[in-house]
Amino acid sequence: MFGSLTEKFKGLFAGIAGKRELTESNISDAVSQVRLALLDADVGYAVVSNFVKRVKEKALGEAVIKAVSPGEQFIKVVHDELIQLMGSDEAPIVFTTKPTTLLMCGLQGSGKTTQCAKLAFFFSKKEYAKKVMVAACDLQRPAAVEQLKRLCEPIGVPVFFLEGEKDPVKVAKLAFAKAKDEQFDLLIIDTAGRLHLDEELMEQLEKIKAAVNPQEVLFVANSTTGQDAVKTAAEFDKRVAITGTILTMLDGSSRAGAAISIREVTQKPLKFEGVGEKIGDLQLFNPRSMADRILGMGDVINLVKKAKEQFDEKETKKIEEKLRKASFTYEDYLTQMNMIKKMGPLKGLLQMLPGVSNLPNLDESEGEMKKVEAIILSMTVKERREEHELEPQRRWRIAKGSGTKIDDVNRLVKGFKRMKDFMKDKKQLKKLENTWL
Ligand SMILES: Nc1nc2c(ncn2[C@@H]2O[C@H](COP(=O)(O)OP(=O)(O)OP(=O)(O)O)[C@@H](O)[C@H]2O)c(=O)[nH]1
Ligand SMILES: [Mg+2]
Repeated sequence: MFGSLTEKFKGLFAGIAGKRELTESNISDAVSQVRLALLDADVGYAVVSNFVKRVKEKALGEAVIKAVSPGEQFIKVVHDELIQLMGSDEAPIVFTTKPTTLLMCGLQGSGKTTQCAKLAFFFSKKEYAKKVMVAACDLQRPAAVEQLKRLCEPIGVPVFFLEGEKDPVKVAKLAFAKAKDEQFDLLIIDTAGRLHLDEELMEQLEKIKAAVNPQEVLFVANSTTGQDAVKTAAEFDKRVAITGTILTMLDGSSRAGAAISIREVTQKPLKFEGVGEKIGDLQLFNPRSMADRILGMGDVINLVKKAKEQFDEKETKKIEEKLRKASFTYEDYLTQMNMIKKMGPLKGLLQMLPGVSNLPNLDESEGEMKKVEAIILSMTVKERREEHELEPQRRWRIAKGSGTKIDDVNRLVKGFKRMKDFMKDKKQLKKLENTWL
């Protein structure tokens, strides 16, 4: 749907998915790509600026708490913020009065008349089973009433119209009175389109609104028109206080700008989306589903998975090899611990194993791992690679640096040596493999 924007996000996510950590610099880099992608999709400058500011703040915050999988975290931040930008939740029509009245407005050709029929169909379906009436108040275009009748007849929804009448306010009033009399649940009012924002038609809309006091004033936005639709939405909002937007032509649009920024600019929810010309091509606007589609989420999830698998597989092979050759260093130990951590908190992992859930020292072993990590992190690179013997003076320094006791460091060094001796002993190793396999 948003072909090029989705492609850009996919490329960007592919780049960051394989990163081992989120740093200020790779976050900045990714964020500027997000900015460019959105600007290119015709999202307004102010909306983009706010958006990337929030993404950056959040991503940096996540980096501080040491993300489990950094690339994934970044994608999640963008995804969450995008959902937020489009309003978080669905904004359905609430039926409080009889009739509940919807007044449509928008520029010429944005899809008002078609959406009237689609809405009528949507709410008369079994799920809602509402008694719906549509009022033909576009008296500007000669064929408008006919168009509405043609669309509504096959779905069995009555169209209210007054032959030869010139005043749409009068039609709206009478339609409302009839709908009230005959206990209709829903009255949908089609209005005339305008090429530009036109004073006379705007006043007419205000009068219709005053006459029927609608629960909803729905702005119909042609999403292919990008920023223009956003500006128009703001203008209509100023004059008739819209309560929500219906996005149309989403099937044809290649730029998502309007979809992304209309809510932020008007602060009114996106209520429905029109995804085709057929009567059934209308659905409730769902911010989460829209964010998934914009980001190409299905593909992105697979991408992240693959990047992670590749990374882990390669590392695991390398470590296995090193273990066999007993050339395993403290540095490798750290990598391995990080891989284990990525699988989730140790406690959760161990508890999944049968018979392990009542193990008394779960918290302790997690604490131990943290200690070991701190010790290795306090070593110099050469020490981690065992290029320096860890003589007592170095051990004291490491203990101090890691906030542990000298005994802890000694224990690790001793245990590490023992493990390596064990690995060198082919007979022992064979025995171990046989026990486990
Ligand atoms: N592809 C696509 N076409 C749509 C959609 N909604 C409406 N259309 C088409 O867009 C054209 C204009 O739709 P109308 O409903 O007549 O637009 P309008 O706002 O009532 O136009 P005026 O009454 O002239 O102001 C029609 O040919 C519709 O079939 C949509 O979601 N997708
Ligand atoms: Mg129309």
